[in-house]
Amino acid sequence: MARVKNTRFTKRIVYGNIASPLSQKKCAKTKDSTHKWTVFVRGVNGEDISHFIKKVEFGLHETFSTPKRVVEGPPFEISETGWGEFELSIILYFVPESGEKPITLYHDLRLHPHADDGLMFSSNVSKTVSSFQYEELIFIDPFKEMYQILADN
Ligand code: SLL
Repeated sequence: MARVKNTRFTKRIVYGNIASPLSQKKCAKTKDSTHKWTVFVRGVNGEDISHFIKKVEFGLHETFSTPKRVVEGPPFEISETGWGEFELSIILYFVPESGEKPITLYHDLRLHPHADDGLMFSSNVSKTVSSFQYEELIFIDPFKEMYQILADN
C-alpha cells in the first residue's frame, strides 16, 4: 500500500481520571471501596477519536476481578469503585488502515487531593479530583487510506 509522502498529521488526546469519594452508605454497599473513579482517553476538546483509534485496553490493578478491560468504541472510558491508587496501563489500538502498532500509555490513578493542588485542596468545596495529561499522536507519511481518514476529520 502506498504512503502519502511528506505529510504529517498531529492528533492531540488527553488521558487520565476523575475520582470522588463515595458516601458512607455507598461505601457499605461496595464493601472496601471508598471512591468512584473514571479513567478515560478522549480528544482534547471532547472530539471524536474513533476514526483513528479502534479500541482501548485499560489494565487495572490485579486486585480487580477482571483487570483487563477492553473498550471497543467511544467513549473510551472505564468507571469503577475502589480503595487505592495504582498505575494503570492504557493501550491504544489504531484502526487497521493505519498500519500502526498499538502504543502503551501509563497513568497514575489518583483518588486523593495532593498538597500541590492549591485551591482545590484548600477550598474543600468539591471533593472531586482529576489528574490527566496530554499526548500528541503524530502520523508521518500515512498510508493513502489513512491519509483520507485523517484529512477528513
Ligand atoms: C495501594 N498499591 O496499596 C496500591 C494498590 C489497589 C486498589 C491499590 C480494588 C477494588 C476492587 C482496588 O481499589 N485496588 O477490588 O473492587 O494503595
